[in-house]
Amino acid sequence: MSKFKFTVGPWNVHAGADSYGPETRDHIDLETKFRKFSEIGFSAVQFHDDDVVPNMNDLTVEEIKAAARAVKAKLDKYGLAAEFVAPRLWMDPHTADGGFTSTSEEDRKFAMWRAFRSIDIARELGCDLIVLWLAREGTLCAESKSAVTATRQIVEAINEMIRYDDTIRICIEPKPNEPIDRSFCGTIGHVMGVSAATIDPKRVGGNLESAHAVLAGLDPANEIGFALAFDKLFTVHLNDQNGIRYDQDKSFGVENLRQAFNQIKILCENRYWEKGYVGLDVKAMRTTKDEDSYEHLKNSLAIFKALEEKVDRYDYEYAGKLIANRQFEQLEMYVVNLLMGVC
Ligand code: 3MF
Ligand code: MG
Repeated sequence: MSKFKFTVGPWNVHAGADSYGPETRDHIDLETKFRKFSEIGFSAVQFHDDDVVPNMNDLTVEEIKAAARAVKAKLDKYGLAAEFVAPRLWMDPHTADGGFTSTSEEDRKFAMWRAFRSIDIARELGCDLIVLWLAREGTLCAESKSAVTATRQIVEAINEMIRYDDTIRICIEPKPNEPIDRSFCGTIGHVMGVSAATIDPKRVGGNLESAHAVLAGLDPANEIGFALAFDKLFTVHLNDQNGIRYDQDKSFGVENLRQAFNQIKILCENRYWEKGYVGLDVKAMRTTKDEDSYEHLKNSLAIFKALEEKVDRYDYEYAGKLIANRQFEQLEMYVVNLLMGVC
């Protein structure tokens, strides 16, 4: 039995298309995904605004809210909560150059409209968290935007969301690059800076994704720790990543078991289960067959739970003695033996 509650997005069961090739699996409808998520052991679902209301650009505010209520009823049917809503500011023609930092004023207004509608949708789904994955808030051409102006635009966009709703919380999911070349908000350190500059810092936190930290050349557990130190870890996107290459969203722990162990260790040491969900932002490999569409989710959960047991067995007294004696070779071997099942 895990102490944590797990969450997942509909995009984590996808049809397999990548930048270089078409889909390899059939699409699965939202309700079927909900049923499977609940069966596998998830407690909540994460959403993009248009996962909830696909044609939202063509609808009035009231129509958007009504459509969100219909999705809430489906969630209720399977005993699932909604964890967050994220405005999808990277797919629409209006967001070709980003949202809040777009060089077009009309497009910046569109981004705010989607942010406000995401808050409306979140409220209908019964949740108080908005995630901002700032996908295109950066540059392809380095000289096309000013980092000073863009950073202030991000802060002001968040301030507007805070003013729009008295209790909504905003959570930035930092990523250093992809799909843009250079991001304005690439790490949890950037997120803490932006949070501090807003009109209500306690309502602005971070969503640390393991793969994004690896892409930034940083250690995911330390990034988690940095946010926890400021009480600003609002959620996590655990997954894995083979080095600094394209964003892979691999199953949690399949590339670097020790790094995965340390992420759970720091979450446990800080009783994160009392604060937030564990999101698994993992994707099936393109080669996966239809009948195995949920294996990566089951595997990630199984690996998380197995590593949580290792954390529960971690001998802090023994480790403390080794640390006091500066016996770090022995400490390292102890951890690796624990992971290998040798002790
Ligand atoms: C990209 C991501 C995204 C975000 C999601 C929520 C598709 O690298 O991690 O997953 O997590 O869009 O905003
Ligand atoms: Mg993510």
